[in-house]
Order: sequence, then C-alpha cells, then structure tokens
Amino acid sequence: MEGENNWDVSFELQSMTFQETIVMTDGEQRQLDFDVDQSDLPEGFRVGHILATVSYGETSGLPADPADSVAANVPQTDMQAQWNDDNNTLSGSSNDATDIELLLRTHPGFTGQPVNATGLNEYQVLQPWLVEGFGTGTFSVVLELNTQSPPFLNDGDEEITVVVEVLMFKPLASTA
Ligand SMILES: [Ca+2]
Repeated sequence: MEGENNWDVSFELQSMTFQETIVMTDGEQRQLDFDVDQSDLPEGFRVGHILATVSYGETSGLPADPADSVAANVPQTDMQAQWNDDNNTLSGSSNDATDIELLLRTHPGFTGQPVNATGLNEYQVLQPWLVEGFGTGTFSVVLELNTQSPPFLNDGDEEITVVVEVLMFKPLASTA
C-alpha cells in the first residue's frame, strides 16, 4: 500500500517465575495451578510463552534405588493461548530423573525472534503484538508418579519440583 514502510519489530524480554516443590506418593496424580494475572505484567508487556520444567531426583535414600517414573502434562484451561501450535510440548515423561520440559506458546506469532513487518506507522505495526488477554489466567501442570523400588525394599514417594517461567515481551518497532 502507498505510504507503507518496512519495519523491524524486536522484543524486549522479561520473565516471571513460579516454583513449587511437592512430595507425591506412588500412583498419585496431582494438578498444580499457577495463576498469571494481567496486573502481574509490567507496563507494555504481553505473555509470549510459558515454559514449565519438572525435575526430581531419587530421594528415598535406599541403596541401589532406581529412579522413579514421572509423567507431566499441561491440560487446556480457559487461558487464551496458542493451544494447537505445533511448537508446543504439552506432555512428557521421564524414568531416569532427567528434567521434563513443557512449552505453551501464548501470544499469536511470538517465537522470541525479531520479525519484519510493513505498515504506515509504528502504531499500526505494533498492533498485532499488543493484543491483550493471551497468557493470563490459569496455567496447570498435572503430575503422575510411579515409584520404582530396589529389591525387597519399598520406595513409596518422591519429591518433585515444578518451575514455571512466564516469558513476557515488549515489542519495539524501528524502520528497516
Ligand atoms: Ca525409586
């Protein structure tokens, strides 16, 4: 369109972190809820994605105790997000005590990388990046534990830590 210019849109990033450590028993399933409020976001920032890292060790103290199995998934909530994005990882599991990483993209088009855009002015170019409501609400992680015990001993529980990183961005436009 006449008068349109090429722009570079880059993103200033900040993150907000939640952490919860729980002890689960063998066979248990538990849901953890993390609430992201609009008022938690710094002025001008939107939520780009939410990354959850589930970690655990072998805390039984029993000799030769094999690592337990943990499964984790992110169920769809009423949070507005890119629930069907191919880059999401909404479920995972581990049976060797390695971390499980889960990712939900929230703001349309946000990958963390700068983008090119065309538009008449800065205001117009920034509009797609300033839609409100994505990535706020409840983000949930459902955990399931199955312990593995050494011969003749009983390992009945495990300590699991979930770290949720909410990645926030502020878009900045400059003429290309
Ligand atoms: Ca074990």
